[in-house]
Amino acid sequence: MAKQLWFSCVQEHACRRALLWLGRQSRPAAFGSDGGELDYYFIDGPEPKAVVKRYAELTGLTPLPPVWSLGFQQCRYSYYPQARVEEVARTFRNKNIPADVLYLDIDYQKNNRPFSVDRERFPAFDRLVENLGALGFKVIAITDLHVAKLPEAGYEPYDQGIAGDHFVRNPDGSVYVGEVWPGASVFPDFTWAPARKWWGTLYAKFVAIGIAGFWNDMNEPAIFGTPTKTMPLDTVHRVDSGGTAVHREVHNVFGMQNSRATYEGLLELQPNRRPLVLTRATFSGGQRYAASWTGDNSSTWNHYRMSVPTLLSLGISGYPLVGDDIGGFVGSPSPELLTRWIELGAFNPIFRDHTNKGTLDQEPWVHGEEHLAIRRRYIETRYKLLPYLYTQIEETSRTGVPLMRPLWLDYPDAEDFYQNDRIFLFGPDLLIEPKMDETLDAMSLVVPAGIWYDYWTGERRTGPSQAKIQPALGELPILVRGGAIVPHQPLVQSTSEVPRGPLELRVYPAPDCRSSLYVDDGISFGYQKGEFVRLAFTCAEEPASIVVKMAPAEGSYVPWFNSLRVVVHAVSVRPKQVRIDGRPLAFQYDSSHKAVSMTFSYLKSGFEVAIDR
Ligand code: MIG
Repeated sequence: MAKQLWFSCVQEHACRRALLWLGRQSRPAAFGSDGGELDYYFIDGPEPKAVVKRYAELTGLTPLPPVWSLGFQQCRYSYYPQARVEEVARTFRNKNIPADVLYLDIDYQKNNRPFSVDRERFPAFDRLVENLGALGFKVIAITDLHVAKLPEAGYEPYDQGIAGDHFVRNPDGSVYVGEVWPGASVFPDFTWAPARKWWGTLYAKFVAIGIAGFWNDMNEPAIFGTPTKTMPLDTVHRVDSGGTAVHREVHNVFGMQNSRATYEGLLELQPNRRPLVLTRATFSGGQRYAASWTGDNSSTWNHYRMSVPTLLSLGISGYPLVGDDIGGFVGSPSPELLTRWIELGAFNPIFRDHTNKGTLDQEPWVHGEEHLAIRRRYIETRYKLLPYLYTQIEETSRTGVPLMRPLWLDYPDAEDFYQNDRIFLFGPDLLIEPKMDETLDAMSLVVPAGIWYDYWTGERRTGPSQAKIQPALGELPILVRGGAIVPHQPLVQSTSEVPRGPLELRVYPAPDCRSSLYVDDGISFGYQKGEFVRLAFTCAEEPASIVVKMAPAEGSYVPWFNSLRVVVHAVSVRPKQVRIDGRPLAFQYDSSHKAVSMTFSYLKSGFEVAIDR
């Protein structure tokens, strides 16, 4: 990749403007900063993954998110009134579409005032949260940062903020007022710890009624009617290092500091709950506080296509917990586009359908049974893969290596893939090869070097090779790394449901066969005190048998499963026998898929299964 790298200052007096050339083909890019010097860090991997890891060491890691944030999320600008929100929740359940999260966008508020509730539209707001909870839904509520300028009206965010002197000021010392959704608004001074701490306390009431996550939008900050669409650059902020800085200097970190205030406030309110914050604006390091999304995209094939390179770029830039508005925000998708987008979104870190005010309904069921069946199947696949996903996001939280990543992050020698921003790895073991256009024309399925398996059929393939395929609307090609052992769970309708049945381990024999599984309670910080379980699996192809092993479990947490189902692929003839720890074990052989399977009790001491040819 970056075989040549030049760096030079083109501004004579200081290194405030730099000319940087990266790569062989790219043109030079000049960038600089208005608000002071820029610091440049060069990380000489040399492998890309080492760069990503060291960048994470430098700027911070994404904390382990609550498991429910990995479920399907449904949003719209905006669901109201209250009865409509409950109707959407019930429809998911009645149609057996797994989902975990419903969002409340700005219209749940009284006149768009953050931390208020429109009691006409939401007469029993507390009960709504409770009812959704009973249906297995978490609520994420939007809380924008612009506080309505509403003196003497009993509006606490304004009154308290004025009393505590928490708002951004004009150069003349008066409080800066900008026009946003609530009308005249004032802005907490998020670069200043006392203002952040105060902001965090505003969440107390919502947290108390069980709202699980919060959405920080408009925090660039977006302001109507100013030439820059943000705050005047000379507004005055207090900063943690002491003294003040003008907006010009702090603009880029302002949104991150808003999400930090929210995250830290939630931690303060519920010290043993993992907060979930979704932010629109952020900065390098913001991954420590919030997930993010790619903003207002459109319901077009072009924006669907762009989602992969955009999310991959975020991931390798240290920002792993991301998604885009599935189906597109502006406009309404065709049935085919929404179907493909849901298929793809099932393999994004955040899987969230969202759309703008005034668009057509965009929930998975809106285009009839045929489309719904496909969409449901992908959402179900996502839920069955949760043990895998959660294991990988736990690794992300320790290493910074993103869940959704370009192939070359794991295979730095795969030179052909440095230009490929269509196919991507979802964790170390799944290679996703989406169809990117509306046609049903052929596309090439790329099998990278080595042994890979078709995720859907279990068929073994050897690369490098390319095959022309013509995926039908309901088909998203996925390859599994040979040597993977991919854990699956029985289907649930939300993560609040305990799966019933065995943990399934799908074994894809090849050299270097290993994987792990991480489980904890999914919501608390108990894992930091050892309340987790980590299992390590291996497989080996020996002359007379295939041997699958689990080492003794690490950690004290008791997982949800009592039994294990092991499915071994690429077993070309019916095995003579299967043994567990030396004793015979009943098995099934599926000759059409060349798969052998068996079910047995889970013991934390581990197991050794031998499939004798
Ligand atoms: O001016 O809260 O990007 O996701 O639905 C629009 C309303 C403000 C922009 C966000 C979008 C959200 C919308 N917000």
